Amino acid sequence: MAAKSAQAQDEVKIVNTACNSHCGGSCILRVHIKNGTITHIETDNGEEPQYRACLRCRAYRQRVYHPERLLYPLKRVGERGEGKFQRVSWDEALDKVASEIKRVRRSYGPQALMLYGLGGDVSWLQGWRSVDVLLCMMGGYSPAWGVPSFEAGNFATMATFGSFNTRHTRDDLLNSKLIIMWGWDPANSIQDTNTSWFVARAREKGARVVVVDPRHTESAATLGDQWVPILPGTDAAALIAMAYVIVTEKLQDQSFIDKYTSGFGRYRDYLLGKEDGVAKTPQWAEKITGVPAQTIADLAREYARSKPAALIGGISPGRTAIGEQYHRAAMVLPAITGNIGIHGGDPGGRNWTGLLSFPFLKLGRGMYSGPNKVEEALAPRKYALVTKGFHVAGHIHFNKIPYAILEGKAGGYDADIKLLYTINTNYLNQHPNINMIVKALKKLEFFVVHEQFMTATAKFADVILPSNTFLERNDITTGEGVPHISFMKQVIDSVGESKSHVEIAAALANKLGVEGYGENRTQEEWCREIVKPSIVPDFEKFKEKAFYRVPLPEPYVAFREEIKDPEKHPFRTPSGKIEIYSQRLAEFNNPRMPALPMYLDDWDGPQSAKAKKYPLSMVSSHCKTRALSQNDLVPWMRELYRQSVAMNSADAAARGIKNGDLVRVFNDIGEMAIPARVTERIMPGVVDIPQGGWYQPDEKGVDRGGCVNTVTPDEPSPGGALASNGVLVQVEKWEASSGR
Ligand SMILES: Nc1nc2c(c(=O)[nH]1)N[C@H]1C(S)=C(S)[C@@H](COP(=O)(O)OP(=O)(O)OC[C@H]3O[C@@H](n4cnc5c(=O)[nH]c(N)nc54)[C@H](O)[C@@H]3O)O[C@H]1N2
Ligand SMILES: Nc1nc2c(c(=O)[nH]1)N[C@H]1C(S)=C(S)[C@@H](COP(=O)(O)OP(=O)(O)OC[C@H]3O[C@@H](n4cnc5c(=O)[nH]c(N)nc54)[C@H](O)[C@@H]3O)O[C@H]1N2
Ligand SMILES: [Mo]
Repeated sequence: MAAKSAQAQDEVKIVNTACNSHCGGSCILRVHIKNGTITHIETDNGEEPQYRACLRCRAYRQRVYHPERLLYPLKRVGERGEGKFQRVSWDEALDKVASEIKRVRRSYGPQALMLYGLGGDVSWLQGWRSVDVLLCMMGGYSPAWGVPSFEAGNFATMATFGSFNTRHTRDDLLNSKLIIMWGWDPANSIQDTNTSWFVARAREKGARVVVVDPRHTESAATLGDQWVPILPGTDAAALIAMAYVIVTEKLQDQSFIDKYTSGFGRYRDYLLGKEDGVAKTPQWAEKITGVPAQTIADLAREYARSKPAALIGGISPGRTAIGEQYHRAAMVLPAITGNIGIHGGDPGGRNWTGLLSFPFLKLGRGMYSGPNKVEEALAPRKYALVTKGFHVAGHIHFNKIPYAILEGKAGGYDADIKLLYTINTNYLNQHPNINMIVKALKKLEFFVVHEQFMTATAKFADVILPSNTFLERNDITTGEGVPHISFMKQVIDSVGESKSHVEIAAALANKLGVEGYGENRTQEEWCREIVKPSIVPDFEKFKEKAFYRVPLPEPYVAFREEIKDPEKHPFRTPSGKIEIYSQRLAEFNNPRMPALPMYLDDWDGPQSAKAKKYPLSMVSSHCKTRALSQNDLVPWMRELYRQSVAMNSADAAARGIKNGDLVRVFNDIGEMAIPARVTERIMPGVVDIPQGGWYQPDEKGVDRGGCVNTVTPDEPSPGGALASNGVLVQVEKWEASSGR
């Protein structure tokens, strides 16, 4: 093993591996090791386009050896949430977890167990499924449904195309004449490792780049020709008005529409206001979005005339109260201009996946659970466009986990949750309405957490099982900008007594008396199994290089077959076409899930009555120095960015706030004290608190850590999106706060 031989030789060895720390990047690392210790991390120095790691990867050594890394199993000794723990042996910790699982199952049935996990690392083997496999072998548990990242995108993409595979490889951007980066900032929030590099090359080739975002982003600054500021959550209105301009000025590709889409006539009626009497003109949209009518009209004309054009619909505007309408409206524009199935176009579908959106990146299933009997016993979820596949099945929305714990069946949920098991998620920190989550976690009978650090979530655990990092175990990941499959190869031994998720689950299986977990394969054997059905030709070579670049004769284009030969390859929708009018949504007969993409004004948006009290619309962008809430403790990252609320100088001046002042950000949901960053790089009326700051309540319960989820609402969009953008708040100087 690499780690052992490095130890023996007392010399610096460079070992190749790959990272995919929940940003979805999947970068090549060249890890320098001396005496079994990482001394330095470099990255790809091979052929172009390189797969260069970002700042977080290069600083990962500081995470692995961080003095606050959890090295031993811990057992709670104080009150729940107080953060007082005692070191215990693995034996004692696992005995406790196993006996609680057994007790809860016996007393309440398997549905009283909930397992919840997210990215952690975006990888194939060491995910939360390691414990899902185990619990399914024991009769199942209650899963939560929905993905915080892009549930609106899932919903809209399934309704429109009947498939999630709407992506082109990034090299295809070089074929575009116009690139619209709609709520999309790959120069900051990673969307495949070298996406920005490709946008830059496309621009050098002559593509014009327009950025539609309330913030003057890194992408707007470095890649954009034009910045169009827009009020959060209102994007659907701007996109609908663009369709209005294209249709009323007859700029659409009618033969494409006739051949491949369904529902155009009804949409035209909606645009013209035939039923509701409101024409969806740029003037109509200006009032909603804050974008000048002229800008909307010009962008619509430019888009329709610049074929091929790539409208890249970021997932962030989808994390809003009516997020799926934004995605649906975005997908209409390529559908009516014929920018689908061609080089340089883009279907406008949800744009971030992390793993496997391309058919040629096929991998084996790996350690797979088989059916979850608790879930199988329930009728399909209402309004589900997809219940299986990429989705976790489930009947309790992830935002509603606290309510399932607090109210359970009496509150209409499918189970009374008594035991929560979390893996690869900083659940409390990263989910909306933290105050409610705190209440719920206190009510649980048992809470077990796999963690590397003492997060806000871990503080509430009864038992913390210390997980190791990806550098201490084997795993497989994929990357999609330049498609590749990577071996996340172990480079050092586990630090302290930490273990991989698969090792933890296997040990727990032992305690529970479950036989056959993991089929007695080693982790490397599992990696081999996972890679076997893929196009990687030689596992040994792959293991050494840790990277296999998928050879493609040309850039991959989504829906190529559907467009080339629609008879043989219909879209996987009920009509077999791109559904501007969705048959399945029509059947739902729910006005909040209209069959046509519509701007709904029934949410607490910038025009609502609530905006009088809370006049600022907040977004919570993803942060360059963190992957979600990860890496927040890493010293080099702390030097680069200080958690703060960004606000426009006009909004700051109106409140007597200067750069660096401590301010109070609040609404009916919660409040926090956080420094202000006064800037021109965000539009007036909008503030940004990058998500992932660590929740740190003071003695009065006011968050001092800049955790944005103290003020985010836990009502999902109708399609199930986390509505963490476009949240109404007020900001005032801290001194001015009443009673403080
Ligand atoms: N460095 C880094 N990279 C990451 C992550 C990370 O934490 N750090 N997280 C990864 C994960 S898990 C995910 S899901 C993705 C997230 O990827 P995204 O959702 O694309 O990332 P965000 O930074 O939230 O949003 C992108 C841009 O959308 C803008 N925006 C927010 N709301 C709206 C809106 O209503 N309308 C419009 N037009 N724009 C809006 C924001 O100002 C921001 O500039 O990123 C991944 N990449
Ligand atoms: N307000 C607001 N809230 C958001 C968002 C937003 O934009 N705004 N974004 C949402 C999105 S898109 C997402 S995906 C979620 C993410 O929410 P989470 O997935 O909960 O966020 P992470 O910080 O990645 O949490 C992973 C946790 O797992 C721990 N961990 C334990 N074992 C391992 C391991 O083996 N490997 C790794 N890498 N970590 C391990 C890490 O230390 C970390 O604490 O947050 C959502 N929350
Ligand atoms: Mo995400």
